[in-house]
Amino acid sequence: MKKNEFKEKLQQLHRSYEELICRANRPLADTGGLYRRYANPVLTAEHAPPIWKYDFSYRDNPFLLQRLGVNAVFNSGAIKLGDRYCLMARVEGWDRKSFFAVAESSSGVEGFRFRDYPVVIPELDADETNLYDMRLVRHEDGWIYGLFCVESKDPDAPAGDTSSAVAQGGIARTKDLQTWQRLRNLKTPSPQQRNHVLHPEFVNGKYVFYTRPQDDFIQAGSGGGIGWGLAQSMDAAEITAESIMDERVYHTIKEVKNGQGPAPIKTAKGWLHLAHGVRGNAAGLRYVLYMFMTALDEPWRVTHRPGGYFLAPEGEERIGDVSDVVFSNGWIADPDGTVYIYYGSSDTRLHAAVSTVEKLMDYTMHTPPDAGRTFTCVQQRIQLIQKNKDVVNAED
Ligand code: M1P
Repeated sequence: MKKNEFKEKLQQLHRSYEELICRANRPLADTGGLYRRYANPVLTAEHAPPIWKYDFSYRDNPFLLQRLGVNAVFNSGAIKLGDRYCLMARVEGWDRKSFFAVAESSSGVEGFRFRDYPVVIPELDADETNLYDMRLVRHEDGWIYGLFCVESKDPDAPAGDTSSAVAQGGIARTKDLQTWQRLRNLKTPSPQQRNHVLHPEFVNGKYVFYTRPQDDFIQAGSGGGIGWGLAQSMDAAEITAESIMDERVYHTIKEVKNGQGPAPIKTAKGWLHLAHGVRGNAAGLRYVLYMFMTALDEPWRVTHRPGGYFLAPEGEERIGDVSDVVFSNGWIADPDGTVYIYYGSSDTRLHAAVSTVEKLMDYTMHTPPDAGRTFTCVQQRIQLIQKNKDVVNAED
């Protein structure tokens, strides 16, 4: 390629990138009045800046090729800093390794732009191979915590097994999302830990963790469910008694596994939780989002458990590196009650859906629970139909 051509191609790259970042987003039709999806994902692999991927030197890269490609940008922590909506995205390189990077926007649904550099999380040891799915929690102790999965090769895997892995609960803290202090991994009675989340407030002077005990990297095995436990400190966070607060249940959306999403949102009636539930089918695993509410004073005690899913993959969301998956580890509740729900689809891209605290409370507190089996589900639906007939007759 001639130097002129090279320069023109590089300028075009920058122009296309700016067009993408500045592209307006528009809300789609209301989903049953509960939330609004948006037409475009808020982050994709293309949102990774050209400076992260190309070598801009004509001498070293005369064909202007990508040297460090980005495969996907998805599951993202979320927090508001001042008036900026900040996402801590999971960015996955062509080499399959994930890392974290902060993208900011002033609107929450469009214009997300990555900071110049990805985030450096200090390493505890060189066996840590892959870090991902960070929850961002502003705790009342004054720190912003990042809770993330730390994946390493299973040291006990038999020779020749190059896939078995161990997941541990990573913790780091910051004041600005830029400089991170790494803390010891969360210690629990479970051999594997992922989807651990910190509750934003102390309870009786202790830190409260939501956990997801597992005895295998992929399968919940004899464990699973959303657990909880108390820790004295964050410097060496340890849970000695881990209990299940939201278990896996046969023939539900969370039959195979489940996990807490972001830290819960406080409301006047209780804590609103968003979680993911996984079930198996002939095509593999299907990940959907669901909600529940817990008591204000005992955030591990579930008070409301709407049946079924809250958000399931739709359209292009269904297709990607790991298809039929929606996963959320970030949401932001604004002071006016607007809630921005960020969810990854099929381990490929990140979307926003917008709702309000009021609607989410209504949904969580008044949607009937899973009735358990066909017979009782039919009874539940007949009750609703009958009630509606009565209402219609009374209003005629
Ligand atoms: O591939 C789907 C999801 O699988 C894992 O979720 P879980 O912890 O419930 O098994 C995570 O790797 C998640 O990032 C991913 O989206």
